[in-house]
Amino acid sequence: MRFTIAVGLATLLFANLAHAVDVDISNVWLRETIPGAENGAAYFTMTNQQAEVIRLVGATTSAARAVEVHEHVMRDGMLRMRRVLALEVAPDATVELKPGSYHLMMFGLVAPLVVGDQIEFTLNFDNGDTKTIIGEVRPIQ
Ligand SMILES: [Cu+2]
Repeated sequence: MRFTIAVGLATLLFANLAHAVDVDISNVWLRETIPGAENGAAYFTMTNQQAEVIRLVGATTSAARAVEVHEHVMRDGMLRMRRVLALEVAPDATVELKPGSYHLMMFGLVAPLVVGDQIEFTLNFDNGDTKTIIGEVRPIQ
């Protein structure tokens, strides 16, 4: 009985390790929002440290109703946002989520984003792995 449990735990641990995405996330931050704003944005730098491509497919946070990966694109001379279903990072490559480019779009903010607030996100990758990150709200310059 005890042996079975030990083997079960070892298998579980190994399975988790096998699916862990080796990614470095740094400089996580959010832009402060004006009172009454419904949406927000979060940014960070993501470096792929594994031999396979990494695909970020979504995120969740308790600070907003929904989160999507977005990018800004020029269309008909207008800067527009569109959803990115899978943000790919090649092996050894770095992708920067920043204003005017890729970002995490937060829909339905629970409260305004105030300078100094620490906001936690869970990032979801296409292989089922997740990673928790925390960012600080910075002022609109
Ligand atoms: Cu957006």
